[in-house]
Amino acid sequence: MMTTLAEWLAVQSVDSGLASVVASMAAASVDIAAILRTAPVAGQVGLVGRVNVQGEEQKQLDIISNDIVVKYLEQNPQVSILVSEELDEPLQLQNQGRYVVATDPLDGSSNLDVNVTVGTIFAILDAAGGLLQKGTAQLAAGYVAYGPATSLVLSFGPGVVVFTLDADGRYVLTDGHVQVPQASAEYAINTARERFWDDATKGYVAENVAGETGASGKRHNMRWVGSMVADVHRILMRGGIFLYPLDSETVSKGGRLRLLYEANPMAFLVEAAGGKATTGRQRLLDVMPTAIHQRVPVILGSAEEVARVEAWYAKG
Ligand code: P6P
Repeated sequence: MMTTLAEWLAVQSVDSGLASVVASMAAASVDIAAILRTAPVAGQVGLVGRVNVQGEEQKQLDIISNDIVVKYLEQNPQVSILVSEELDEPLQLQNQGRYVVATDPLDGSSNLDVNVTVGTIFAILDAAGGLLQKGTAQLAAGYVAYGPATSLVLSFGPGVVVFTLDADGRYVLTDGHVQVPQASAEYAINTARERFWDDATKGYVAENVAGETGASGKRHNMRWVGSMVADVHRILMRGGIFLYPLDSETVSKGGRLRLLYEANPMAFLVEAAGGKATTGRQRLLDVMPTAIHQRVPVILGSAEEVARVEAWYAKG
């Protein structure tokens, strides 16, 4: 008999309110998954003719997904504030709620029109600490990958687990102990940006391209889905490294990916699974946020590979 999410949450040594917030995000993801499966049939595709605070064109499904998350969280008395990629300002929910949720309700939505895996990413923080807390302060983090299977990946800190949506619409435990392999020969980076890269990124990637003849001494492979949830899930499942480093084009914005609801939850999960996460120059979870939509460089995955990148940055 498979363990359901509700059964698993019930035996975790965490506050029941915190567990209820995870359950609310999971319930929202079940609705989002159902809509994604038939969106083209329902005509729920394409742009809505608006850009979000990130300056990115919003898709119908970005808005729909965000609305679903809001619907479930506003029904949960434990949630006081929602920070969302799709909302310019924080959304005040329950005055007495103990928790803040930061989310990218539909990450990678540029892939929707070509039917590639997208996801919902979320972090849960203690409201008493305010909105701008280091990643180390996260109480829980997770994502849902809407792929061939719908996978909910979750951690409260020690350990990472995976639930899979079954035919009855319930999340059942399918991996109770995710560990990122320490070593890997697979890297993920948008190589079309090479002309913008710093010397550390150029040096690291050149070593990989050199394969057995280079400093790494092994043949590497490259994967880039263009959907962070898909790339990070692959890395959690079989190892690898994901890089979206600061480059000459993104430096003015602080990076490409958002700290509170992309980088921090993913870094939390990768570290909880035995991997590492850095900006190149500091541990990602130690970055002190200064704004809710702040961007940051992201390098995370197998510890040995992340250490190689950090060594390149340490060269100056
Ligand atoms: P690029 C998706 O828009 C996203 O925020 C991440 O999910 C993904 O890793 C990255 O941007 C893709 O960036 O440069 O390939 O478009």
